[in-house]
Amino acid sequence: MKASICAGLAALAAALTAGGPAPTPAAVDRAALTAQVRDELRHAWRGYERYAWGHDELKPVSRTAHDWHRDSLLMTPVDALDTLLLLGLKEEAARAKGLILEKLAFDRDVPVKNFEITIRLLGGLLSAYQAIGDPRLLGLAEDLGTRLLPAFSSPTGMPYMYVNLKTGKTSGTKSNPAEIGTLLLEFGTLSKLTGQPVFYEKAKRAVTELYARRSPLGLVGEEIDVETGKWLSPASHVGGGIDSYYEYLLKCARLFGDPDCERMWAESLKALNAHLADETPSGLWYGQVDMNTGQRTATEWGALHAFLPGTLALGGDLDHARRLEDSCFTMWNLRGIEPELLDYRRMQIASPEYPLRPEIVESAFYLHRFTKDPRYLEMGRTFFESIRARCRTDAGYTELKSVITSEKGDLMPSYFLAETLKYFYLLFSEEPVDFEKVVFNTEAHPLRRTW
Ligand code: DMJ
Repeated sequence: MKASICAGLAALAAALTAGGPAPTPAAVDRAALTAQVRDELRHAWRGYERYAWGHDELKPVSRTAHDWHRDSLLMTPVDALDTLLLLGLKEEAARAKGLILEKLAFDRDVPVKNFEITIRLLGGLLSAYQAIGDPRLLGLAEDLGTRLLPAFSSPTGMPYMYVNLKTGKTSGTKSNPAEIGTLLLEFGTLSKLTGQPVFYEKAKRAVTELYARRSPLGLVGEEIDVETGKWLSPASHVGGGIDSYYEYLLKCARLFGDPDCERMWAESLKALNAHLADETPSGLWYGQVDMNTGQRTATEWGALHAFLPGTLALGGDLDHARRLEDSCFTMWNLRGIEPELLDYRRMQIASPEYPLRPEIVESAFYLHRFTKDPRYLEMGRTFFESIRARCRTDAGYTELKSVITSEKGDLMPSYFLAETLKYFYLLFSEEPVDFEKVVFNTEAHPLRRTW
């Protein structure tokens, strides 16, 4: 047996049995944790206000700012606004809204990533509009959605990766299921709220064209050419590049009652369970296979994959959801915080960074809502305390370059405020969420079925 495999098995054994039988955890004080999450949101937002005001994101170690493009598109304020509102930080929310209304403009000569701008900005503006009712927010969303529409002008209808907000020029023929299939909640909601069907139609065609190109096994690959419709990579998994494609099939069915989405979700789920699910001594995982042969090509799972227990729970499969979240928790406990990627067969970390990702918390939230099992509150407390201990700085929160060495990076991604802190709050608080009427987009922006 190779030395690396021995080391991996030893790490697995340590993770599974560390310190003998686990002590009974102290009861989770939900009110105290909810208050702490609010304090940490205030801390993170204050860092943004002090050192990155008007920019996209905060670099909390150097106390400077990061912009994605030549001009800032206010990623953090737009992404954070509905979280500030939900957690009752009224003055901070008013300042975020004021900045957005004063400065946010999309008449910019910059190529943007259609997917990222849609989930963060379009989703954030729509959700803030639904929360506050200020028509100027819907006006911004409509302007943005209209400027993104040229992205769908490929011969297949699957969007190019980039579109210039001013000129409409597109680029990026190589795309992936996540970037093609994670648009319908936002574009569809824009259609419902403005009465213009074009947004729904374009985003729906994109996902339908992608689904039509699934393999005979019912799986999608990792990379596709949006002009020719040919697959460029047959790697099929539920991690980055594919993840939220599956999430949106289910959520589109729930938000819009769209029977095509319902059918695509049900068929896709069967294929995932038949070919990706991997029962191992360390638990249930969903690994990587070749989309055409079903042959296993990698045994990797990571922080992005960890959305799946939540989506399975929302779809009603609590058995797989529970067991998968247990596997995620094993991954977290290997180093006391989750790595970006883990080889789950060898229990070896394949990518050691932790960029403040929310997915594992999101899944704990859904599982707790559907099972009421206090285990998920305990998990959430572990996640929250680890992040606070290892990622907090005087000026906000930062990503980790390595969960092994705890070396810090220098970025507070906008999704930390949009998602990570929001899901902690939703997990610990008793905030009512009507899952029949509210669907969270993949950036955790709640979209309400008001139509
Ligand atoms: C977020 O922008 C979204 O959740 C997206 O679907 C995946 N990546 C980040 C968070 O990890």
